[in-house]
Amino acid sequence: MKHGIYYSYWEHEWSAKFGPHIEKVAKLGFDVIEVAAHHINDYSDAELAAIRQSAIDNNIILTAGIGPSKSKNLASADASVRAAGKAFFEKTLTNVAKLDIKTIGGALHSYWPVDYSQPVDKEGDRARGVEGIHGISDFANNLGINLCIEVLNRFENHVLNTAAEGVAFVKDVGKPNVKVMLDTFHMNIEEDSFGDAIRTAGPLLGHFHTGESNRRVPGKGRIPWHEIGLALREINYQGTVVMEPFVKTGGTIGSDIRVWRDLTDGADEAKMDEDARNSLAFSRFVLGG
Ligand SMILES: [Mn+2]
Repeated sequence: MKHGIYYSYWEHEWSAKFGPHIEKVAKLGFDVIEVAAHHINDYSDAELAAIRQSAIDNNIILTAGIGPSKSKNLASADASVRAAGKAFFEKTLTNVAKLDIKTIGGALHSYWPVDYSQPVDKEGDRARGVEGIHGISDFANNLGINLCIEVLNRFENHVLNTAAEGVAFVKDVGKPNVKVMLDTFHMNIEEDSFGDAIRTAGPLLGHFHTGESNRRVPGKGRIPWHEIGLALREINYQGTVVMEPFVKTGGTIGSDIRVWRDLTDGADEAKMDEDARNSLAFSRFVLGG
């Protein structure tokens, strides 16, 4: 099991450059940094090569996260949007591969955050999502990339809210590089049992996000980490565990994530680093790896 952190912990904008965070994350003791793929097509090949070299130099594995915008939704009812989504993913995956990234996770099958001012067509969005993911899966596989379909809570997406729904979706896609992704923040809202959800995903679990119910770093709240660790051991999970804390107000991240109060008690960067380091030690102990 490899442990990581999403670099947006230290940022206010999704478009913030992730390269400068690699060395810091390595110094904090992490194995993995998760980066945002939304804007990776804006990076030059030279920038991507420098980032890849920095990851090698710091012995850090990169994973990618993405919540596609509405205009790139692979499950849109509008065929031209679906086509734009496919083109976007092919370009994005090509650039993601330049960083030796083997795992991309998020609402790949849909878009984020969902616009609930419009009528919801769960059945149609799901069917088009299966087709859309199926349609990019071989392209990703040829680049050595696993597509990890993140199960989100009801307030952020309607297509997949539980591990059981995620497993059924991934089985319908039926490709070996398409996996289920779970996140304790979302599970806390939707699942009856953390352990049962993880066991339901079983061998199809491809990526795992952690965070407390208020998105603080693991260890500061009331998520049942011991139960989660037992379940991960039970399914012999060997993949990546990436903490995804969002604790500061401000910027597009603060607004999109609905962070309306400082969840760090006024921590400066040094204290935030210390919180991440302590949470990593906690996560390695209780979850394994
Ligand atoms: Mn997540």
